Amino acid sequence: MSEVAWTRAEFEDRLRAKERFYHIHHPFHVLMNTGKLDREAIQGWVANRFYYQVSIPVKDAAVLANCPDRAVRREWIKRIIDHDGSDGDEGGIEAWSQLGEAVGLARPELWSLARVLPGVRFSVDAYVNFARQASWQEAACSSLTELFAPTLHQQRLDGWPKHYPWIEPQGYAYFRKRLSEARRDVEHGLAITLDHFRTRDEQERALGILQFKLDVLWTLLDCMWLAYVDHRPPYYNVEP
Ligand code: AHQ
Repeated sequence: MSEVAWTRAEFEDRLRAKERFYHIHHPFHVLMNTGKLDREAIQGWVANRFYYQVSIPVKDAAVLANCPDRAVRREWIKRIIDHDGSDGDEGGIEAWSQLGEAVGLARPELWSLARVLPGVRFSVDAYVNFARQASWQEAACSSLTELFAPTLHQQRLDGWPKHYPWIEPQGYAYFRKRLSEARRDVEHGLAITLDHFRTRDEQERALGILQFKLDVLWTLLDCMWLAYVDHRPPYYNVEP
């Protein structure tokens, strides 16, 4: 006999309680946000997160492809436009390219994906493939790690200029952009999640999906720690 479902408010509280697993607490981000990363590590993070950023619109297109609800698609499609851009607004991927230039990564180097670590590629691809195979509601639930993202973007905007004065300030546009976009996206994703996962088993499933995505983000930084803090080049694409 499955247990009694949580109330809507209690379910939301349990989703938010997953903040303790958010990658803001990863040792790599702690070093980053206390000014202890060197230039190579910052460049490596920008180059590896670029693969995550260019994969987000592909992931969101998979959500759209699985979603028969026009009203949901009208809202969800904004995420693709936010990243890919549209006439008059070059979008988040372009803004991330400018972050790359601001930390000293030329566009061809960034767009070549040559620095993307094996484990980063596997983790990002796991997220995209999850969105392809899961229901659109489950994929929406997996995006709720962004419940915790505004704090992280604000931390970068507050801390990087003083910790990393060598980074050109125009690179920070991406973080500013996500502050408002993340809040709008999370409002929509949370409503879908609270409406869809109703029984206790379904609610527990939602927590498991959110944990999977938290693990994706955590694993990206595990890979970067090995490469850029421990300097243990994995295989071929990090110079010893
Ligand atoms: O820049 C980020 C972004 O565009 C997204 C989309 C969203 C999703 O659909 O899963 N998640 C996400 C995130 C972005 N930035 C990350 C960061 O640390 O800068 C945080 C990440 C997230 O919290 O899921």
